[in-house]
Amino acid sequence: MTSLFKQVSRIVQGVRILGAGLVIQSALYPFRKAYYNAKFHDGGNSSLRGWLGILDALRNPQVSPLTPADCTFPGDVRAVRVDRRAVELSCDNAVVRLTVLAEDLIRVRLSPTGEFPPPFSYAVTREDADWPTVDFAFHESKEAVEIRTARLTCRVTKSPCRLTFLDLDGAVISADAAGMGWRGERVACWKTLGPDEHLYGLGEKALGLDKRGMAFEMWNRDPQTYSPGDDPIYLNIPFLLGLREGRGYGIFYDNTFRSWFDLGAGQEDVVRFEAAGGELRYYFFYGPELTTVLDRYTELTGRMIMPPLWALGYHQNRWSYYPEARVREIAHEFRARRIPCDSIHLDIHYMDGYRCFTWNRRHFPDPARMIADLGEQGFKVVVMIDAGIKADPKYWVCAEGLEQGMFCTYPDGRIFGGPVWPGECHFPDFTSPRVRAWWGELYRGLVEMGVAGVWNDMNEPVVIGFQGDTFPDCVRHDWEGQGADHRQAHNVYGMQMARATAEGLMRLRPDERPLVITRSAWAGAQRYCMNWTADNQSTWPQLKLTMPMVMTLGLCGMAFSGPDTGGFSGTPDGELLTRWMQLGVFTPFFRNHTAILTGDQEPWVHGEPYTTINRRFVELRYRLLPYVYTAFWQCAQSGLPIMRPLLLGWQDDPRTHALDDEFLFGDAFLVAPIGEPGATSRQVYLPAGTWYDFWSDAVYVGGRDVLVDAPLERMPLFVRAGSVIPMWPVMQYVGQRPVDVLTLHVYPGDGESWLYEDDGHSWACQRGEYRLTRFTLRREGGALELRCQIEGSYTPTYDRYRVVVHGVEHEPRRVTADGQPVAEWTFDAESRQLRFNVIKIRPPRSPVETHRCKLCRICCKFPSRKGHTRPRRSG
Ligand code: MIG
Repeated sequence: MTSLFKQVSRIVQGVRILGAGLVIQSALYPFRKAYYNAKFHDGGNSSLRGWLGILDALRNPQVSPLTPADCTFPGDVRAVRVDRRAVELSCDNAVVRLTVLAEDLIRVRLSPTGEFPPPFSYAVTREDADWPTVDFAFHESKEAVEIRTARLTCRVTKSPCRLTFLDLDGAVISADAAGMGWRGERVACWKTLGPDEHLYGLGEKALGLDKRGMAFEMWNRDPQTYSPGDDPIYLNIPFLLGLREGRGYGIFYDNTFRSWFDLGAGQEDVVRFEAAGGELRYYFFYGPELTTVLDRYTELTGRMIMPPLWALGYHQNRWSYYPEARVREIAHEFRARRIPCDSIHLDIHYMDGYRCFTWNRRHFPDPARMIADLGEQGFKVVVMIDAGIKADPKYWVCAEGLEQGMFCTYPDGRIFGGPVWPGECHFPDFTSPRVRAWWGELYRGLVEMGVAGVWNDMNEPVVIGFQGDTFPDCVRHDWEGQGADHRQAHNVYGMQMARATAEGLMRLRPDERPLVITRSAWAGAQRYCMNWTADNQSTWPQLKLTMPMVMTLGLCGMAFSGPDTGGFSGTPDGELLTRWMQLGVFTPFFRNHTAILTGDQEPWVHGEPYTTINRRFVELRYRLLPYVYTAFWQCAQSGLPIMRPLLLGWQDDPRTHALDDEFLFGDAFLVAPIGEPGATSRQVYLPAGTWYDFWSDAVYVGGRDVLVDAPLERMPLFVRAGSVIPMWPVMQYVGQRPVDVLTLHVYPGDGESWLYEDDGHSWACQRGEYRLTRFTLRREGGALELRCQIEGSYTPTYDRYRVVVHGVEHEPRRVTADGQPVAEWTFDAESRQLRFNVIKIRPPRSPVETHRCKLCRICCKFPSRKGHTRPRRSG
């Protein structure tokens, strides 16, 4: 009954949003799709088969997973060939080729025909020849073949051919169960799972961090709002990370076809990855540190593009702000209420009848003017661009696309079409370099009007069927001139759209780093764009789901991500919105967004005390911007996520293995959001080490759970002892005025901290115009010493540090800065904070020179090395 009610209300809602015409078109679409799939099945072209296909579709046949009994396997190894980089094993039924790309990276390929064409991949950025050759030892015996690098061994038994990866002590990292097999076009691989093995990754998954025991599909799909557990959704990445008895490894299954990962769901101790077609080709990475795996994975698939700094500020959005007066009103509200904000996004209603690259002139008579005015108030405008182009020959984009053959076609060359927001649409074929170049150029008008960033939606790609649908399998794609059908191209469509957008923006504004937000993507997309986790719901479980989702994306290279803060479907109450805003400060992407027909969700809608609390938290994000920016830079260097599972810092601590209701944000913060209504405290697990409560400066010794206060105005937040956290003064938007002082919050302990700075928007950083500061904090006897080392030729606008030392028990005897006594300081015994200024930060004399100095030395008593607990009442 309730489900009937749900169905009916869904339809009513659908009609309200889509309009009756589109509802009918979309209800018919699945049949259209079935018709074409059947018509062009097996390369043939028969209308009769098309009609039968519709009947067939009504039965909706399900594919069952492959089992080893269904498959052909390579059989026994009969001959072995070794060259400088690779070992080729000729087996009874196939050839297996192992290529050593790095000491900790081996690629495995299976070919039933024995041929190995150069491995084309949209994910991989490097040709084999670009990897420096690595030495490996090769050993062959009667039973097995062994490849041994300086970091791992791959042992292949000959009868039958099966692979085991071992560390240098001979411990198993990962081993074939049935190994690699195939049936028709389908390929699969079975590996064993250790009793205490944990599994992570796979992209955007609406589930917890540790994915052991679950099964997943990899097929980018618009679920039209999702709940915890729904799978698959928009963005899938076939990268799996494992942790087996302390040994971290990764498997990148470089196959774009619809695929499945069974992580011990069918059989507790077996993992299976299977694809509907394509080559069985995977990359095996070994750590043992998972951070090493991530570093290598992002070396293979590319590192995150460094975003412009303003994109790290706060973004406000809804579906949709219009007309112009409403957009201006929102901007005005932010400034009047002094809630910092850098960007307002325009959702689909800014367009003329949902035609991409056009404006609804009734609602937005002079967009350039509006954007300029908003710019003066410090707002950047981000606009949505969808994948579907309205099939309307009078609309210039469509006309150009038709004339130049830019759209995806059926196998007989006719242009494929299907309904999206504007009604019947055609879809650019983003797997063609020619189409990408054209698409990039389409942004010219928007860029000239001053649009600062682009938001690509509906690029799974979505055709609005009864449920989120997509193209028929038979639709053709260029695939860089090689040709492919939609089964192969589907999963990279969104990524290639985002790429076309990013490359276009970079051509149009060569000096600016682009911001491209995409809903769908695939492995390697971090080189072009970032993503958001789309149509979530305004519920507490979804607030909590944000954590494993964003952490998991970060483990798969897509670290710049975040949810619709406050939730997309539905309307949060004041408490939920505030708790979510608090979490949002620590998600890499901080944007509030809500669906059409929901209540307003701007940070002030619930009045007090919510507005003030929301403001304080957004301000905290702005104060932390230099820190956040540094975390982004780290990610762009080594793939280390911004929002990190604790497991990346404490891999050997079993408590971290499935922990996903708290996380690390950069190197210093541990964040434990409140995910329950009415909660005023929560339990937090602190891993080994010493931790400061950010609010009270109470010191905790880690390796245990603590119960901490969390009244509405506080979210549990801890700082690792030994950290130096750089902060800026609060501004209403990035660049509102030059930063005149950088505050260094020092948390006594031993540690190293980084600060990365550049102009925040151009590529000058790639020419050395950046400044990298390494802070080293040491306690020695009765003193705390902070040293710094500065490199790079960028000169920030400030010329002094304000140092705030936390947790200082007694007034210091002496404070020196750069060797000279500091004359003035303030010490507050109650808050235990010591403050003083350090002026004259000498920049390096030349860009290549590194400047080293003893920034300050404070002689006084600090919490002892072991640390002690002195929780204070927070107040
Ligand atoms: O089918 O553009 O996920 O953020 O507001 C809905 C309207 C289409 C889906 C996006 C959402 C956006 C909405 N879009």
